[in-house]
Amino acid sequence: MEIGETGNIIFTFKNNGHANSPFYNAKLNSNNPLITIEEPNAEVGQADIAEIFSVSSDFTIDATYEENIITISCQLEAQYYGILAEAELHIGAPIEDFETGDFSKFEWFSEGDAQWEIDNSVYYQGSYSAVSGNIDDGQKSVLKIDIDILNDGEISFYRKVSSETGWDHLFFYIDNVEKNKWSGDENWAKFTYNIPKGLHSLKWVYEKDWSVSSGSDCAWLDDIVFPPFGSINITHGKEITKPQTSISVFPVPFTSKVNFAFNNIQLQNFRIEIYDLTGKKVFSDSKDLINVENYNYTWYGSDVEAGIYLYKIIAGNQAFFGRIIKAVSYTHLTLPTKRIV
Ligand SMILES: [Ca+2]
Ligand SMILES: [Ca+2]
Repeated sequence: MEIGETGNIIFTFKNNGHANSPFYNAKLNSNNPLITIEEPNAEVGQADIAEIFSVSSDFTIDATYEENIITISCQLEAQYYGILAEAELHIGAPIEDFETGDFSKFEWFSEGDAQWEIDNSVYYQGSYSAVSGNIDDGQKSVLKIDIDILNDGEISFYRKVSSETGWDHLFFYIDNVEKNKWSGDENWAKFTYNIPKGLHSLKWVYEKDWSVSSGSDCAWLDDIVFPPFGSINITHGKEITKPQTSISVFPVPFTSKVNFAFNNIQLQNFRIEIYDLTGKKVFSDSKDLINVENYNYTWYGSDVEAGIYLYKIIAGNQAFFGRIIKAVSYTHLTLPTKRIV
């Protein structure tokens, strides 16, 4: 979808708990006033065990909107807990030109024997490109992204290769199907491929055979233009499940600090975000964990006001959502005892 257009967003939830849930209210929210949610409030009613239900609304993007990202959140309110789901939609023609100087603009992954890197000496446009990692014979360097494409569209990118002709290649795959490969000395050129709506995995692989290296022995990418897409961790038309309780949060309510304790699960790449009820992020933190078991995280929510907050914890491919309550804390005053003179 494009600026000025009307879109529709659907959040789908499943009651994954062991009981019928009490009454649900749903609130849809955007981070930007130029995005109008047509039906921001919905009453979902009660959800039975395993029931799947959806919250949806049309939304419009004002013609003056200049960003390429829209965030729409959906907050479910039940009697004892809430769930906050966030959809990040990349609209217009999202471009990865690597001008951030890193891989932070989108959710890039690296696989193989060496990571892709940023190159600030060879590029098609601007000052940066991505270049395959430094690998030996028989090795490969993989750059990968998973995206949820909103409508049938096209992906295009510029590539440059300098390798052993016929043996060391840059491959491009969509959903693990090879779409093209290049080797030898190939200057910057643009390639375009059709890609249908839905979830897809895109992969660029520089791969060497068992001997001989030629040229710069690498491949470069620049100016990747995606079709409009949603990030993979979002809820666009997909099922979100409230995870089972392998997390305990205490005390409830808290006054000075709250503990998130994980039992019998392994965590990695821990990220926590805390929101107030208007959807505003009041805290975030992350820890580089590598398969840590029985992890305990403490949040000192001393600078936030008393009230209800929603937490979102992402750790590897696990997600935890829930509600915490900060109670009013009282300062006990000691009255002076009367002194007898
Ligand atoms: Ca560039
Ligand atoms: Ca070779």
